[in-house]
Amino acid sequence: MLKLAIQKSGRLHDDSMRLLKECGIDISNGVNKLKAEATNFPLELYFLRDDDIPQYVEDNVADIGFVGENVVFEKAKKNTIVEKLGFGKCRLSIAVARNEEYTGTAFLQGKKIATSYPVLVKSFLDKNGVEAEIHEISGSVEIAPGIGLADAICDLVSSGSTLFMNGLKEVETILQSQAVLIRNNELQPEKMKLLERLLFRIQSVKKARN
Ligand code: PRT
Ligand code: ZN
Repeated sequence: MLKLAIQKSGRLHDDSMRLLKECGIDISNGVNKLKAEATNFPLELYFLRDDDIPQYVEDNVADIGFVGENVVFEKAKKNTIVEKLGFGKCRLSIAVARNEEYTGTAFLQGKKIATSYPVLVKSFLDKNGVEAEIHEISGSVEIAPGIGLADAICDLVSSGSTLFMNGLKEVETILQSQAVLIRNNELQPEKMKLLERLLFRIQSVKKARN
């Protein structure tokens, strides 16, 4: 049986369940539990926090997972990205107060940046030869400049309305992201076969959507 980890609740949950349904896979029981089984495909579902999915897949607790690329790259676990899933699209961007005159990455030199993505922010700063102080916070990142905690933030953006409502403007995009299917790096041959069957269905659904 192939073990698939998906988000228990949150932005990726419904689209993940919908994709499985469109693949013709019926899931037996509700999502209040940690696990569920497909009735017509050798698939077992694990419902987890999205942040934990790369680690569970690396540790072989789950064989595969549906999770945002932003999480995959931030966690940098031993996973293989197999397929883009076409939902959960967003970008990871740096934003500053709207009234700031932003002239380029040099603006960030010596500044404080609040984010839940310290690894990705550090790598962006390094690539641009900028040294800044990274403040890792786990939520409500967009309020940090307003309360004097940071000069800039780096957070996920989709419509841009959260930034707008907090008086911020987007100045750099450091990653374009969407949900992807990841797999454990060393799946056994039987599991690889099951994954190929599932992947064939996912690719058919994606084609039909376009
Ligand atoms: O409980 P759990 O840890 O599983 O969930 P979570 O709260 O960490 O994640 P969740 O459900 O918020 O997001 C899951 C995934 O959805 C993310 O990792 C992204 O891959 C994807 N995604 C897509 C987004 C967004 N779009 C998004 N807009 N994740 C978060 N946001 C937030 C963003 O952080 C900001 O607060 O939405 C706000 C901005 O949205 P706009 O439309 O105002 O720009
Ligand atoms: Zn999370």
